[in-house]
Amino acid sequence: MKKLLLIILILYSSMSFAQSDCSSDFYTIKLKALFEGLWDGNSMAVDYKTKELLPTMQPYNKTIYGYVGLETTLNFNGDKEKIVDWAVVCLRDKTEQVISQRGLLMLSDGSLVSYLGEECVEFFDVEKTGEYYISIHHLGHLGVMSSVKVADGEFFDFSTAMENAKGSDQLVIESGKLLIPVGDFNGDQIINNLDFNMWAEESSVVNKYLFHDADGNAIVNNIDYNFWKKNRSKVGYIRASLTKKDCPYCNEYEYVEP
Ligand SMILES: [Ca+2]
Ligand SMILES: [Ca+2]
Repeated sequence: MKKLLLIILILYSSMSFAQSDCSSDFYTIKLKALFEGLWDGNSMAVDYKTKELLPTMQPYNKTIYGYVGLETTLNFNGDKEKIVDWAVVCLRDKTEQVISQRGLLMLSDGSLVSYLGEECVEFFDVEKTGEYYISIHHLGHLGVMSSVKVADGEFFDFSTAMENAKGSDQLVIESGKLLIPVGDFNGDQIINNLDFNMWAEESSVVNKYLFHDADGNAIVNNIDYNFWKKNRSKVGYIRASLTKKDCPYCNEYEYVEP
């Protein structure tokens, strides 16, 4: 009996989600994820913000994701010094199809918050009582999807256990933290020569916001190449769900098998 209780306790303590303190009329969740290129062991790089290079409006409308949301940092009500970059979060139904998206701001501690700075991220266009897979996308890093469906009011943290991300070995371990792998500079969910080519074309650039700046310090150099080299050949689990057919928001992007 004691053994059983111990097993239950261990399973519970490694669970990827817990109840948050969020309360809303809408489906609302709290999210945390750490991104390998940006993480220095204690926090994520805020160079784009401090160097005033971060786009005011979410930049994914011009990328492979074709996400057309109008989120801006203009009404951000929080500690602006902690802003790292923009990311896109998708809610997915039981067949893993995208049914809702939001542009979120990544903070240096791994929190993903709304453009207003709210930790409780609301989704107005889905059922509050539904449970959804959560995928997180940042150009430069592979996308990840939760291994379980997440209900309203829950807190999901990708950084606590490998099993939190669906698929095999979708995260990398560093100092006890699970990080989202970097090196997918073109966002097609495979780290290969196409990403290297992006780096090679602009491999000595400073003070620019670029998705192949793997460590997000606004300097493109060999350090960024080394991140790519380390993760070369990694493939993201959610690759198949980035097709035009599967993503109602990806109108601009025609997926082509590399
Ligand atoms: Ca790629
Ligand atoms: Ca860099």
